[in-house]
Amino acid sequence: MSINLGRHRTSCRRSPRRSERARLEMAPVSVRSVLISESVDPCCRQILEGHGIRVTEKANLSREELMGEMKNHDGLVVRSATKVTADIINAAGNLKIIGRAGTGVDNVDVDAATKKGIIVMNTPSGNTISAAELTCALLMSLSRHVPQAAMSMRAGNWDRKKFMGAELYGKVLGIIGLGRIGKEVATRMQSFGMKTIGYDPITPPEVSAGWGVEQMSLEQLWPQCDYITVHTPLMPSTAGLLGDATFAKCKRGVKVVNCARGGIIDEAALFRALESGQCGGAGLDVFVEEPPKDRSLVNHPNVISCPHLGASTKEAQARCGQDIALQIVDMVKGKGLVGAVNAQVLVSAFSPESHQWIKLGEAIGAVLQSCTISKQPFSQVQITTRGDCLKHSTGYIASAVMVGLLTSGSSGCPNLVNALALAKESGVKVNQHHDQSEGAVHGLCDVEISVNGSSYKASGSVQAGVPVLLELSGNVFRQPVSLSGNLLFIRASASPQLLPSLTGLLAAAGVEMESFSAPAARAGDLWYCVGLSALLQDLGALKPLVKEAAQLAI
Ligand code: 9EZ
Repeated sequence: MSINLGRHRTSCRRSPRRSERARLEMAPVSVRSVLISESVDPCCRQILEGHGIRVTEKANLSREELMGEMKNHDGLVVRSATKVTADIINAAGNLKIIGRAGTGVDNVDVDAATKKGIIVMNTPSGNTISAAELTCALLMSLSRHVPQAAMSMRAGNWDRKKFMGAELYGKVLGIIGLGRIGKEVATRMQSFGMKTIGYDPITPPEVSAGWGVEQMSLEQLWPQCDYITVHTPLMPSTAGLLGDATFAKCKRGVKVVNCARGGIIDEAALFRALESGQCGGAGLDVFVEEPPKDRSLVNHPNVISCPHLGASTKEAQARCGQDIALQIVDMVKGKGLVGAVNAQVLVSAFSPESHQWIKLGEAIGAVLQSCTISKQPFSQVQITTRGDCLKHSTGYIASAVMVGLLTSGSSGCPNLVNALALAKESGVKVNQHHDQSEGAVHGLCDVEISVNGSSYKASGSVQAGVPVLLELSGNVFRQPVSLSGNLLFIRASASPQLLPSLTGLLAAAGVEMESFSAPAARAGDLWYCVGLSALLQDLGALKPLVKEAAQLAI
């Protein structure tokens, strides 16, 4: 016999009532106060304030000051100077969003933020034109030695032989990475008469052909290029993409540009290629270490370099400041989630159809959590969705189930951003699966948890927009049970006395029975669900009647 003695969920002061959280889900995040911790375009502040968000601007804070300040805000907006490390993230009390006004989130510890359930956002498109234009400027400078000629003039010389160049017209430009920036570089350099070829593992060749870039394998690309520019993220498959082996496959004298991320071109290999003449020149805006301590590339006569100026234009800064503010406002208003890097689950959660399924997942998780409270920790969770309408929903439903299962437990404050990470951290194995075999028309969600050697299973669905429980541990309810209000689950042996006895016990406790759901089976130990006007103070009163009891408010 196991009884969940009074540790009902509404007594948890750390998290709001489930019903309150359900409302927040419509606007998944509430942000009232934002700290901007460095110089971001003033339009960012204006837009946020225009939507009723309080804004504090404090640049040049020390780490200690920033940690102290973090307690007072639900949002943090940074550019590149603020290093948002785990200690800063963990010092935050209510932080819900970290927004970077710029492309990438290199200065944010995304894993630490994810574990705390904090959304991390960037503005992936605000820098596009500026980065593309700087790339073009470096390509042109490489062809005509403009920076070197300018330095020579400044030194009092008039050297016309030394700076003989070559036209870009008719030359081949290899563009590696055909995202937004690669595309803008291509169309601009085509206007100089360059032939643009490229490679990208994601952009389809028909799409890039539409803007004049012929795609091919890297093996085919290397030997054709007079110029190569890289526009990929930095990741294991792109680190050192241009290195000793690939320079060897290029035309002698190839010129290269990196305005993307330091390290895509191997710096030591580039230096060797410059020295041997295999590389005829390099334009570098980014470095592995910034600023680079090793100045051998920067000082090389065939290198022209900039101190990471790709996004350093008035327009890019204004666009990024505006984008991050608008993205935060859209998120708060529940209009959409753009630019988030760690909240794939939430992105799908923004479609209106998904709200009820998220509520269902959370409710099923909460029911199973209540029923197993005295037996936890659970070791394994199997989430199965059925029905074509849920074909692409398993991920966010699984996260919602884990939110329900983990809330009020020991593992932080679970939400859709961190639920799977928290489960992993506490050693819970989560399996998710969409079962297409039955081709069911209606969506169904089954959750089975293993706890202390026994298994509990709950199945639910959404009917007429309401989350309902259909089955609990093999007991199919005669009518779907609406998963809302105060619910009492009891396991008891089937008996005509059960209902009158229960009614009496509840009456004695001053609680009204609002509904009584019995399973279809009529013999043995069965699970019943009882709707209550209020949660019971003491489940112990049910002891004579039931084998297990659990209650929760949804
Ligand atoms: C990877 C890539 C390019 C590349 C480009 C982009 C995500 N991604 N990956 C390997 N946009 C060349 C080699």
